[in-house]
Amino acid sequence: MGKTFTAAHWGVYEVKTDESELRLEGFAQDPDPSPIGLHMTAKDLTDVRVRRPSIRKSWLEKGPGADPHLRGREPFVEVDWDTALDLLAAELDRVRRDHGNESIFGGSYGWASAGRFHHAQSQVHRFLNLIGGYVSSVDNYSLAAGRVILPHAIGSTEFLLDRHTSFDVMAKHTELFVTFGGVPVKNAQMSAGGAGRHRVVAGMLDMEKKGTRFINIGPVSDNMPVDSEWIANSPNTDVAMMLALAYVLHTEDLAHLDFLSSHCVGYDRFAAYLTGNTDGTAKTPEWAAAICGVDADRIASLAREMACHRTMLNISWSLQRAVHGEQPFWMLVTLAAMLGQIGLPGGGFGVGYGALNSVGHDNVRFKSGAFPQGDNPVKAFIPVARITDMLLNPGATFAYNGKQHTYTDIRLVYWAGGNPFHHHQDLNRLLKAWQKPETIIVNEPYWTPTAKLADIVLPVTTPLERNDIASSGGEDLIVAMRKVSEPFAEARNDFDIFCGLALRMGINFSENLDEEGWLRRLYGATSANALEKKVEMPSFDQFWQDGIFDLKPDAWPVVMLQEFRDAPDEHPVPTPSGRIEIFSETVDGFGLPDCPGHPTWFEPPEWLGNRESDDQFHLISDQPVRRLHSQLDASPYSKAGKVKGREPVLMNPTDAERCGLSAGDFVEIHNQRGRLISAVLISDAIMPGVVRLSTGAWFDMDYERNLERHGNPNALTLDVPSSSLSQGCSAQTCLVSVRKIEDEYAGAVEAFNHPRIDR
Ligand SMILES: Nc1nc2c(c(=O)[nH]1)N[C@H]1C(S)=C(S)[C@@H](COP(=O)(O)OP(=O)(O)OC[C@H]3O[C@@H](n4cnc5c(=O)[nH]c(N)nc54)[C@H](O)[C@@H]3O)O[C@H]1N2
Ligand SMILES: Nc1nc2c(c(=O)[nH]1)N[C@H]1C(S)=C(S)[C@@H](COP(=O)(O)OP(=O)(O)OC[C@H]3O[C@@H](n4cnc5c(=O)[nH]c(N)nc54)[C@H](O)[C@@H]3O)O[C@H]1N2
Ligand SMILES: [Mo]
Repeated sequence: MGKTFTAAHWGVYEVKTDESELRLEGFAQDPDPSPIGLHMTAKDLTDVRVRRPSIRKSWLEKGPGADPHLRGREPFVEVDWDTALDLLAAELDRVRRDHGNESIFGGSYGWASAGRFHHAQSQVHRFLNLIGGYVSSVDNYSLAAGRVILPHAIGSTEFLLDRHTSFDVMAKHTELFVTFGGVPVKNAQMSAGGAGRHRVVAGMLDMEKKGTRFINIGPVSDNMPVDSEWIANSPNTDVAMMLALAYVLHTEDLAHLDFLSSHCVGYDRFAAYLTGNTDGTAKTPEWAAAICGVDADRIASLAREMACHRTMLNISWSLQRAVHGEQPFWMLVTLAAMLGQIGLPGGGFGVGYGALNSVGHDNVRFKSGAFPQGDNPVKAFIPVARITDMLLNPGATFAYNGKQHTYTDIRLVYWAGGNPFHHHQDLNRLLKAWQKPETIIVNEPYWTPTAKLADIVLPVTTPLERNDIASSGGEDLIVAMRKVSEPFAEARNDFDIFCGLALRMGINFSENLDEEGWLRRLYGATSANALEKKVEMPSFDQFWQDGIFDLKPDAWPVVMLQEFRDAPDEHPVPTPSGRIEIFSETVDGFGLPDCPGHPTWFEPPEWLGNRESDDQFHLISDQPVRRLHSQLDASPYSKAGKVKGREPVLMNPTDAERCGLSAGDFVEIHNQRGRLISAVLISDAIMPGVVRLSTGAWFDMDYERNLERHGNPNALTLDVPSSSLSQGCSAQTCLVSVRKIEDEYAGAVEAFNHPRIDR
């Protein structure tokens, strides 16, 4: 056997054994390994593992639906696996018999682990499909507004992300790189399914060395790995600023009319809005300045700079995680179309350089073999971020992408591989809705907030405790994740849990294959897909022995939409017209007041433009530097980023001074939806009026005081749809107030405690 590797969404690590202690080292060929993974074997993490199947006391004693308000507050009772699986199989059977499979919610959104076989969502979905189906969820928290609008405008996000212009091409050709929301390389630590070599920082530095100039537009300046000009604009106002840039291009004859007529449809309709012909408001730089806070002259001069240089535009995904989140993405495409450089080397646009390691990498892409989920006989679904609405409003209708759908009446929720009490907005509202189902089941390695709020918790292995294959489809490494330790306590693989349930419910879940059998089958599918792209992979046994398959990409230039530019009739974009749709007849035909037929500026419901006083701030809740969402929050590395044990809030020095705050002070951040405790960090890397609290601190409610103690921003965020088109999450649209508090008031954090357990 060669070296032993393991992989996580945050990268590849070599596993070493020192005197029987496991230790991880970054992959030697990774130029920029993520420190996150070095701590995966830390004792702090073992301390928060679930030891045995655990059942909420009232549920066990009185049956499904008993005292749902006691979820998260009463003890669990540990039981043996047979008891747990017998009870669970009987309950699944009862619910599907009495209420039908439409009463089972199995969307189970979440990132789970990198290995493609022990991928929790694939496992739970396959199981639920085999027992008659489940209500599913569509889209994701990452991209919902963007995912739904882009196919109408230019093509799906997958279509675009697979062909982003590569960093080496930008280094050669891009003169000006203008990004809304930076290139947050903290985020490029990740790729779903396992990041390979981390190359985004090197890519950006190379561009800088070869002379690209960078402009970063947004409320923070610490999200660029290279020197850049910072243009600070208020959160959620980028569309107004982009409209003004477009207005200057239009009125100063800088818009590329040839490209707009040969490769786009609907520019005239949009231009009428731009000039104010349709609504009486010209989208001038002065108009935008009053909204976004950027000097009108700088907006005008920037438009001219963009027009006379080879310009790449970029946008961060978080801009569409907001009310009217469709508009910034659609408007970015429109602005790029007006510049007429789409399909030229180093010009055009990107949707998410920096969002993941894979964006802008030029290695060959092919699909990895996936654990088959089968077909879902239940057609009911929700847009993923509508979970609270669904639980609270059975029978209500909702709009999604031009059609009407109905929420079903959910009796049972099954979650494996996600943490809704991290990821969802307005968690106090979700807490209320969470009382609605009769049974909530969670498969988890750790006592996360969601596990603590469940009725039945089944302990799951971590990647080091099982054999798997990491393969993301867009990265340069495929990794044999060999098992290096025995499962903790009584933890089992999700696969074995579902095999156990299947046995009791009379279905064939495993197809009579064991872990190794499945790994061979998945590997076979991956290598067949690779072969279609002329990549020859070794036999499974060879791969398993080598530990890693390195695609060693020969860099070749990728220029997004070059073929479309060269021959739009032969290589149309996948929209109804085959052209970039600046006006979409389809979207217009839906007749939605909150998403008309072309990019449009809307005032968000909460923003600096409607705050009641200077004591309110726009809250940004971005992705955390030291972990993936809530994963490994208990690790020493994540804890080292906290201040007084809390996720810190970043604020501008002028705001801190006005509020009488010093670095390290405890604060209560609050609004009409909730309150939480954080500790202050001060920096002029954030503009006045805006505060930043990263996501992922394990939600830690003091129910008596109705107070979140750990700094989880979703105690405050807004749970309304981005629009009736996409129904996406609106986390970045949120006003809060901040006040100083004393240490005694802050109290202790209990996020990493075990729940009370009766033995
Ligand atoms: N305010 C605000 N909220 C946000 C965002 C934001 O920007 N602002 N961003 C949103 C985005 S983009 C996303 S993607 C979501 C992410 O939300 P999630 O994907 O739900 O977050 P994770 O913390 O990755 O949760 C994964 C869970 O799976 C568990 N797990 C890992 N491996 C396994 C396994 O093998 N089996 C099982 N059964 N479980 C396993 C982990 O322990 C962890 O609890 O958050 C969203 N929430
Ligand atoms: N380390 C780490 N990396 C991750 C993740 C993680 O949890 N941890 N999560 C992964 C996932 S699931 C996803 S979806 C991607 C998400 O990637 P993104 O959504 O792009 O990430 P964010 O960090 O939320 O936001 C990016 C930047 O946008 C800025 N921003 C916020 N609001 C506005 C605005 O209104 N206007 C402008 N101009 N800028 C704004 C923020 O200040 C931030 O610097 O990251 C992935 N990478
Ligand atoms: Mo995401």
